[in-house]
This record gives sequence, C-alpha cells and structure tokens, in this order.
Amino acid sequence: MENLEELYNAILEGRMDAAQNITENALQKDINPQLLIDDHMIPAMDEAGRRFEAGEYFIPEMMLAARAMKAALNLIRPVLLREGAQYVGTVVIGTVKGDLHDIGKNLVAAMLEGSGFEVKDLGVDVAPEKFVDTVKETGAGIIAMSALLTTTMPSMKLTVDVLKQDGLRDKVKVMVGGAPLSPRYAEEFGADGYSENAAAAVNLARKLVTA
Ligand code: B12
Repeated sequence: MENLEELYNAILEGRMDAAQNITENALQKDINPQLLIDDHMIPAMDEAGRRFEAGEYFIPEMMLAARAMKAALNLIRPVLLREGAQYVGTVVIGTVKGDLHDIGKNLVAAMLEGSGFEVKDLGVDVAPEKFVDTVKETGAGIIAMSALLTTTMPSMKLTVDVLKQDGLRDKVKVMVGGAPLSPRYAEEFGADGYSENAAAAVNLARKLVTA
C-alpha cells in the first residue's frame, strides 16, 4: 500500500515529482482517485492556505504547492473520465474576472466531465461577457463560476446581469462555488445554486439540468 500521507506532504511542500510518483503508483494499485483528492490533496492545499494566513508560507511556497497539486490532478483526470457516464448536458465553466485560482475549478470541471457533462472550460480571469458569449455559441444550459477572492465575487452578479440584458436568464442556470462563497450570497445575487465541493457540484448540475 502506498504511503498516502506522503502525497499530502509532497503537495504541501511543493515537491511536484514526488506528488506525481505517489499518485501514479496509487492509481496503478486501483486506489480510489476520489479518496486521493478528498483525503490527501485538498487537505494539503487547505494547510498551505492556513500557513499563508499565519505568515509561515509566502507566495512562492503557495505556487509550488499549487503546481504539485495540479500535476497530481492531471494524472487523475483521465481516470475520472474513463469512469464517465452518458451525456447529460453542457456546462460553461471558468474562474471569474480578476481571479487566477483554478485548482478548485479544474476539479469541478473534471468531475463534471467524468459524470457525463460536456464541459467548455474558459480558464481563469473570465469576463462576464465571455461566459455569456460562450453560452450563445455552445447552447450550454449551465454557467459554472468559481471565485476564490472576496474582491472578485461581484463579477458573478455581473454575469447574471449580462444574461438578463441579453434575454437569456430563463434559459441558462447559474451555479457558483469557491471558498469565500456561501449559499446565502449565491441566492442574494440571483444564482440558481451553490455547492461547497466538486462532488456536490455534480449533484447540483444534475438537478439543474432537470429543473
Ligand atoms: C493555491 C493558492 C494560490 C495560488 C493559485 C494557483 C492556482 N493555479 O490556482 C497562487 C499562489 C497563484 C495564489 C495567488 C493569490 N492568492 Co491565493 N490561495 C491559494 C490557496 C492556498 C489554495 C486554493 C486552492 O487551490 N484550494 C484547493 C481547492 C481544491 O479548493 P477550492 O478552490 O476552494 O475549490 C473547492 C470548492 O471551493 C468548490 N468550488 C470551487 N470552484 C467552484 C465552482 C463551482 C461552480 C462549484 C459549484 C464549486 C466550486 O469545489 C472545489 C473542490 O472541492 C488559498 C487558501 C485556501 N485554503 O483556499 C489561497 C487564497 C484563496 N489566496 C488568497 C490571496 C489573498 C491570494 C493573492 C491575492 C495573494 C497575493 N497577495 O498576491 C493572489 C491572487 C492572485 C489572483 N489574482 O487570483 C486568499 C484570499 C483571501 C480573500 N478572502 O480574498 C486565500 C484564501 C489565502 C488566505 N488565507 O489568505 N493563491
């Protein structure tokens, strides 16, 4: 059995090669990828955030941790896809304008893809108009927005406003997530749903396509 505690340490300490090796070995041994993500990888990023807040970590350490996390996640993504289901709908996803955090957004995108959604991932720093233009191009039924900074959260409401201006609000569902958000905030600005993690995001998206 792989020492999975080492995966946590490798990500927290920003050791990308070690994080990749442990993940590869674990996947070869058929260890559930969701367990790797939920029990080892996300807790490592949470601890990196705690250390940053406490002044023990600075931007370079956070960037290294993020790089190791992304490298491990890239190995897990194809496994999630292989376990995928039938087409359920199309989602346009992105991190909102001004915000460069994409680990959580990538996780949600991978889990949605693995559950049968077609995902159009616009990346980071996505302007409200870009979300809406992509909905027009793809006919997607859901916009999924991620924000990790309190200063970028208002961009979500702006996207809802653009949908309204373009007469699309009743044709497109809006779901949101990211550490600083809450169900209450999401409701206040007119989103159709919020979820606090990637697994819950899949359930929410399924509910929204049938609503
Ligand atoms: C890694 C990291 C970075 C990396 C990002 C690398 C990358 N490619 O993403 C780097 C170093 C670049 C970075 C930069 C900055 N960061 Co930063 N960062 C973090 C850190 C440590 C972890 C975030 C993360 O990846 N978590 C792991 C993922 C899996 O969790 P998650 O994103 O929350 O996603 C889950 C859920 O929220 C949900 N979810 C997420 N998105 C969505 C979307 C939908 C639709 C749904 C349904 C669900 C959902 O599902 C996900 C999976 O379960 C956090 C601290 C923390 N604990 O959150 C700080 C943090 C977010 N950063 C912070 C800050 C201040 C910054 C900087 C401003 C620092 C600076 N002075 O320059 C810059 C901003 C850059 C910018 N313009 O965006 C603050 C934000 C404070 C605030 N209240 O706004 C935090 C909270 C750290 C802190 N405690 O102070 N950061």
